[in-house]
Amino acid sequence: MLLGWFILSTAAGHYLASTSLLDQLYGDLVHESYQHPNFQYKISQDEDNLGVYSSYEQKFPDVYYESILHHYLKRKPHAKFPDKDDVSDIEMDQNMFGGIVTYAHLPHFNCFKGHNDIPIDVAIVGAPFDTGVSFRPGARFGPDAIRSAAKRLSYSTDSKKNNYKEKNIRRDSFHKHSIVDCGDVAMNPFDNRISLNQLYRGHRAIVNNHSGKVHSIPRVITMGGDHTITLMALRNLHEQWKKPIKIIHFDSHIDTWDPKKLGGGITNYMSLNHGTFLHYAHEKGFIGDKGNYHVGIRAPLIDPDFDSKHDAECGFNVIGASSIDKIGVQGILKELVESYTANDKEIGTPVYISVDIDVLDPAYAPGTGTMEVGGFTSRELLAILDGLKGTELGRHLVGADVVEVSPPYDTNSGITALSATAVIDSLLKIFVN
Ligand SMILES: [Mn+2]
Repeated sequence: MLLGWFILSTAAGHYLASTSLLDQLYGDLVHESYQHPNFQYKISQDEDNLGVYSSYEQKFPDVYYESILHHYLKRKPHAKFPDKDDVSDIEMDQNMFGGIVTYAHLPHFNCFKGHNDIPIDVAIVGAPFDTGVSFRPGARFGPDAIRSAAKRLSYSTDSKKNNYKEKNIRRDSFHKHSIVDCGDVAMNPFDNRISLNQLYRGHRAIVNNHSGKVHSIPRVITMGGDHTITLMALRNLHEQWKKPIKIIHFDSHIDTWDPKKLGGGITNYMSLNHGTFLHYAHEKGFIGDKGNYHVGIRAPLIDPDFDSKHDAECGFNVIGASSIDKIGVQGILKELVESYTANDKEIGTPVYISVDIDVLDPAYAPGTGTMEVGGFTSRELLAILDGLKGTELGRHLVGADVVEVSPPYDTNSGITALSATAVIDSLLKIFVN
């Protein structure tokens, strides 16, 4: 027995010295013929049992550990590299931590040029803008962070990864639609009038110059940016659909503040910001006079009586954040779904969903401009969005956004940006349903 052990350890030592440890463990990474010869040693049944060696651990530690390695090598399969000219496993950019970043690895297409090279049913576009905020800036970096956090998602046919949220979704429905990432609209950081106009023209170019396989007018999902950017999406949609839009606005703040109360007063320029854009959306007739909804409201008002009255005048109903405790997700869904009336159906009222990520509790979305405690969990928000899929309201969705993701205030794990990816994923599923 001891003699056998001696022969084994000498042979193993000799073998291990003859080629590098790396090559032994992982195959020869340098030479073409990476398969090294099989071990020639004959090991008796007794000695093949690792338990026998354990008694040698103290006495002959070097021999012991070499033998352990010997056993590992003996059992491991050889690496099988593909043919030298085979690129089938690397040609698709499906890398989760590298590559050119688009939302969920969607194809990038320059949607702003005036041609219709490829069909576009849903266009995802970034609006890097944060000079309309009242408190903490940083949302100009939102599109970038959302795309990075979306690397785990994929909608491609050739994807090696499945969508994590809904593995059983009919992948056919995604294939029928052409979904692209248009990149970001270049937005000037020095003058909001210029940059918002750039965004308006960006949206306009997407929908005017392209059409999809399913939707003749591409549906745009905008990644903000602070909430001011929603006004340009609504302006464009109002022009496209030629009727007021019904907006479902997920937010902790009402955002219908009269500019006299928030920001305005000295110059007109100051009056348009992320807390007043819905006032202007109503004033300009982009949104309906009634039937709009805020969901998740909980932030204090500036002038409670005046603000509430003005909010109602702008056509809004309020589902407060605490409704989740009173009527739950299903109760909120019921109210939203039923708010799309028979009359809406008859005239085909277009619907817009705007998700300010601050609708979530700061526990789920700390990376945002204006946190308010007592918000929805990310699960509750996604359940509400997913519940709209297949309803009349969902079927008439013509545009959407997720805004106010401010990466400088996010956690190291980027949970706010991650929440935004899930929101976009749910919005996409409404569009392709
Ligand atoms: Mn907002």
